[in-house]
Amino acid sequence: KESRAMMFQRQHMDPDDPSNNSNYCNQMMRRRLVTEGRCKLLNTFIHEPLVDVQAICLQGNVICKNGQPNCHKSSSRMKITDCRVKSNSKYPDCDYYTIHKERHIIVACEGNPYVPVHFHASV
Ligand code: PAX
Repeated sequence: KESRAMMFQRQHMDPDDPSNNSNYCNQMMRRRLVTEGRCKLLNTFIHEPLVDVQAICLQGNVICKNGQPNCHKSSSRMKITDCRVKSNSKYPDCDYYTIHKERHIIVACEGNPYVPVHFHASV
């Protein structure tokens, strides 16, 4: 069975540089099986080495929106791509905007080793 840590990597990690292809999100959301069952409204891919994203779990501890204490904010800004669903897209034809940003990101971490399991926000 896929662990939460593996699911985070599948849905949120893309260490390659941001693509200048406006179809990036349509391709990646499908290829990484993020659109199984529904068109996920917003999903972020992170273009940084996995070790640098895992290291966020040792960086600034913040309270998550749901009150849990296991959120961490990256000390540096990271290259990300937000995939936001277009309002006219109808499952199973999920159609996404591809939006590149450089932001601090907040992830929730769990387990031993203590690794990212949930993408919380970019700020
Ligand atoms: P998830 O299902 O929210 O979390 P995601 O991050 O890919 O998936 P299961 O076994 O499925 O229950 N977990 C936590 N979740 C929330 N808060 C804390 N503190 C926490 N600690 C552990 C994956 C697993 O992490 C567990 C949680 O129980 C899950 O395990 O975001 C909705 C989705 O949109 C993405 C992030 C979420 O997907 P929302 O609205 O609930 O915050 N998303 C959101 C994104 O990719 N980019 C963005 O900018 C935003 C805002």
